[in-house]
Amino acid sequence: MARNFGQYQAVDRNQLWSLFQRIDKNGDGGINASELQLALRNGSWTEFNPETVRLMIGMFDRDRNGTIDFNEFFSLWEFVTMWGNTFRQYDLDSSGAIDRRELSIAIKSFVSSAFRVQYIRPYYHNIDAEI
Ligand SMILES: [Ca+2]
Ligand SMILES: [Ca+2]
Repeated sequence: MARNFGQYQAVDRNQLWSLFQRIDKNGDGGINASELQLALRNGSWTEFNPETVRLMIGMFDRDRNGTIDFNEFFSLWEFVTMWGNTFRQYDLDSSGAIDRRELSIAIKSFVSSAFRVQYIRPYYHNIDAEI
């Protein structure tokens, strides 16, 4: 089944869809903060600040319904990928975990670079209050 997904053609939509379904534990078609936090914990991050998770939901919840639907998930997925790269820069001993101070530095560094990205800019005022 060959289809052109326009701007998302570089991403394997089927893989992303199965990832989305795995994260959406209760199967309601949206990812809430606790589902996202659980997913991130299952990844390489042993500790992921609940505030950061809520922040991420708020950044990409474009229709403001409190959850990330599949279309919103594309942007979130890009963010998490970028975040992973940032995280590895700060996890200097590659232990898979960084302490609270290092995490704080990493978040600030990440946010300051991420908000140069056009599509995140409208949400900057939400983030600024929490960092
Ligand atoms: Ca859900
Ligand atoms: Ca939403």
